[in-house]
Amino acid sequence: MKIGIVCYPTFGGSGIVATQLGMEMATQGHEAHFISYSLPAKLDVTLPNVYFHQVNIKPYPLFEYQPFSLALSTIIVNIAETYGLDLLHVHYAIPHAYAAYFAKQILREKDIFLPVITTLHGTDITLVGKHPIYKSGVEFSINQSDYITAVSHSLKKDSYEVFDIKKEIEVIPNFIDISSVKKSTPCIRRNFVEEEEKLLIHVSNLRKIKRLDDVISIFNLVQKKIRSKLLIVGEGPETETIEHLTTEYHLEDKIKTFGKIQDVQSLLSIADLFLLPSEHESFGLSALEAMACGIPVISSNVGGITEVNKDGFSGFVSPVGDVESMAANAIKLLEDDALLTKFKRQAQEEALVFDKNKILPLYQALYNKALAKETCKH
Ligand code: GMT
Repeated sequence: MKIGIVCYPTFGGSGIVATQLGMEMATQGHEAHFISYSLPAKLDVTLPNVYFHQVNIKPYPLFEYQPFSLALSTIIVNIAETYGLDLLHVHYAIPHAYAAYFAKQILREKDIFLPVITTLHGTDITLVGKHPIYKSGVEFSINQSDYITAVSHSLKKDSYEVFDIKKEIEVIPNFIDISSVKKSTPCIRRNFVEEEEKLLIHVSNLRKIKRLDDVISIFNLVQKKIRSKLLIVGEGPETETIEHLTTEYHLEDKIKTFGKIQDVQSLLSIADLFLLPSEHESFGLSALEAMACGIPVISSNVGGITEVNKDGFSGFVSPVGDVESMAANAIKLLEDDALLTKFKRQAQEEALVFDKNKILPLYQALYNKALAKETCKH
């Protein structure tokens, strides 16, 4: 089949999931046409059957804001006609589901039927989507999608609560390719910590919702009891918060920050604990990636995180903002090597639930259903 995939090109989870899914489909012989405003971060364009189509908008002086949704729907139409797309899968509703709706209508005028699948990822519902400036447009375009999926049960529930959604939302969780997970490399670890020290890590887009102040506060409490270091990976608006708190707590020689890096797994695989104290998280793909590398997760207990991080098994969960509890849980694991080893094994075991071999068939079945439905129309 020929699949159009609309996604954000950034390191955010929705773009990563879209890219992995498309590349898997391409590997199986399907055509994967990625449509985005720049090359998706993890897209391997050297793979056979992978195409990239850029939404490249030229500035025009009249526009303070370029009409991105219009350009996106137009390019979807062009690609659907040129390559004969069988279906369109948009990741993150805003504005992708909206552009998909218009593309579908334009194509319908030309007697071309393009089934649209929208995957909801989180903030397109829980944060941005529910804002009055977008809400009715987002609700409308989600309802116009032929199929809707959400990455967790929690996000499905939130979607029905926030919007008047009239269709069934299918939960298809995010996935990971366990077979390609990097093994720990002791020589890299030695670049960051001494033999007897422990290594904690946080990976995110460093936005307010990730509660970077909690990340630093938890680590501050931990390092008072356990000789340890913290790595922070990612780029985002909370960089100043990190710098400020690092100085305030005098942790300059214990916290190391990285910008966006391609190969996060090489750092995850050498760490002992992953911190994710987010205000909200519809799934927590970064936690899953850590677990797949055998890293237990200390997280908040909101949204879909508890569907991924199993309290007392793959890590521990605590209420949002309860840094004392999160620090106590971290210390409990870090001070007992046998317990830490057990949780590392359990984290990896839990990650298997989300292995690509279990999740991809759910998307493939949905694609087949979408195609069968369209075939019936003709
Ligand atoms: O947080 C965002 O706005 C970005 C978004 C993304 O594109 O990565 O994250 C959401 O989608 C991920 C992939 O499905 C989930 O793992 C994240 O939990 C979710 N973020 C939030 O809900 C805050």
